[in-house]
Amino acid sequence: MNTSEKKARVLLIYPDYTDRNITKRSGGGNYSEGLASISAVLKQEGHDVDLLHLLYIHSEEDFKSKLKAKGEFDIIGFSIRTTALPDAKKYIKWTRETYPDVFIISGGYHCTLAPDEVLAVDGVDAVTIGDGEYAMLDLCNLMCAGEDFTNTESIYFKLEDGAIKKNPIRPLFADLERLPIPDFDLFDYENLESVKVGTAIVMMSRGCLYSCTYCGNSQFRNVYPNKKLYARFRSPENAILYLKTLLEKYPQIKVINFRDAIFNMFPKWFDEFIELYKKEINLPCTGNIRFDILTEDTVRRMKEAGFYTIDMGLESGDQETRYKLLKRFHTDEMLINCSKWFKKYGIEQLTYNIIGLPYEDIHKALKTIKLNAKMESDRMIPNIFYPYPGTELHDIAMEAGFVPDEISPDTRVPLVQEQFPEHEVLYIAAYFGHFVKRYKWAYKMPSWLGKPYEKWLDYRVTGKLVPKKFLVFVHDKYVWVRTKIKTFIIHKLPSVYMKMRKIKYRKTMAS
Ligand code: B12
Ligand code: SF4
Repeated sequence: MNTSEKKARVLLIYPDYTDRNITKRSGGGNYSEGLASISAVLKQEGHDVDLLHLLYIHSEEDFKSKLKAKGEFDIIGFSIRTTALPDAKKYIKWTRETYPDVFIISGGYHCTLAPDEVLAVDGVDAVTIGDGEYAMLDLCNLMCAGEDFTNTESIYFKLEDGAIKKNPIRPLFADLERLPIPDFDLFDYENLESVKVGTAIVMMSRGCLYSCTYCGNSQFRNVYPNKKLYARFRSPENAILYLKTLLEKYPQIKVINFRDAIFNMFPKWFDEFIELYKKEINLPCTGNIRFDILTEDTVRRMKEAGFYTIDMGLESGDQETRYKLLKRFHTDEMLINCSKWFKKYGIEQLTYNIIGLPYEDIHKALKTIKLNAKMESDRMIPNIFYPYPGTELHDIAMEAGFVPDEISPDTRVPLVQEQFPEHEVLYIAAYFGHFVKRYKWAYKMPSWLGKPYEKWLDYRVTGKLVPKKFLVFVHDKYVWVRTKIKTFIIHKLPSVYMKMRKIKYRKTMAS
């Protein structure tokens, strides 16, 4: 509890961009549940919290002038995911130059995975490991009371003499509703990318039950002394309260996007929640779903509750890669069967796919394209594999010698593998959707026509004479133009974007 009269003044800094070519932007950006939650907890105890939301790569001058315009603070906290670290290092340096005495703390995914690396950054005084709400609260309270704060749980400190003090990580609590409803207003909420088009990104849970080898979750849970509690949800009633609070504040929200790691991770919770959601909220929604714990009846009820689309991690179409390398125990047959239920009940499927996995080659990547076609995926996101430090697959790639000494933020294909060179990975990623569509046609044709067409497509994907580098170049130009148009529509004509979305999903989205 904050027993002193004094309030801490906290500034959170959020480098929130992946496109490094953008150099100016006035609106947009993503909601972060973590930062909104830290802010809610601190404000509940009377501390002041502000946000510097960095929407594009900042020059020194631009950064420093924005920082100064925010005013003076006791604590400045950076939220750092792995690929944001190189830029965050520069922002930390410029912050230290601007405010030599401010206390600088970092938190977020990369700090949890590699705390020593972040603590070694010049200018950083401390890092938080794992969930940050109550670590930050204790830090603020002790600082305000003028007491020693270097014993705060879940924080590693760089002491004045340069020594490192590593405190134990505080245990997780199961009842997530102990957390206040996040402070949505920390953000320029109405101008967030998703909110501009009537969509709210929300989270009802923390953590994940699974241990896929490429994902940080397998490692995030290990930092806690009671890691069995790592995957947990707000109660269904509290989750509804969260949504109602949000909708009351922002009635322009017309679509809910549940960004929980796996929304149906606890089938009983999920069943209870979607019943309540149907009664109390009843807005079109989407979420990330695991297929191996689904039943047809749940899919039917999801449709009734408002799910017009779902996401699922397909990752690789090569079953052996899925089982042995990724630890995702889904058979091709199971994936194809479940996708039939989504087709039957009119819910669109978006799949996440990884290209450029360790030991992958273009023929294995082709299997991913083909499995999407067999599942009749409606939309596909092909992500290029990134070896996140602290994950099992990072270590596998490292041992195999595929990870270069330094991965520059501009690197498009991080692994260097002879059997799957950069231009092939980029080619597959660029033309993924194009080929899935054509294989879908091939599988629908009578076999006398479908088989030779499939062979022709196989050649177009894997053929040695296909000018892949040139085709990647053409695609890059196309994406540049498409992104410009999309960004223009979202920012300047959001109602047109929403109308286009309605037309696109007219069959699956309830009004
Ligand atoms: C929702 C989500 C998104 C959303 C929202 C992003 C966001 N910034 O929250 C969207 C769809 C936009 C998104 C995009 C991306 N994401 Co994402 N996403 C997630 C997901 C599923 C949940 C994140 C979440 O909200 N967790 C719950 C909140 C409460 O936790 P939190 O944000 O970590 O915050 C807590 C602590 O970390 C800490 N903390 C955080 N910041 C700070 C700062 C301070 C000062 C302190 C003290 C503490 C602190 O305290 C918070 C409260 O307890 C995770 C996977 C997962 N964990 O299940 C991936 C994940 C975070 N995403 C990931 C990635 C790679 C991305 C993208 C780069 C993908 C891409 N190539 O475009 C982009 C980056 C966009 C961005 N600007 O961050 C990776 C990050 C890996 C890493 N090592 O950094 C993850 C872990 C998935 C994975 N592959 O392992 N993502
Ligand atoms: S199921 Fe998804 S969130 Fe959970 S460990 Fe696997 S990839 Fe990560």
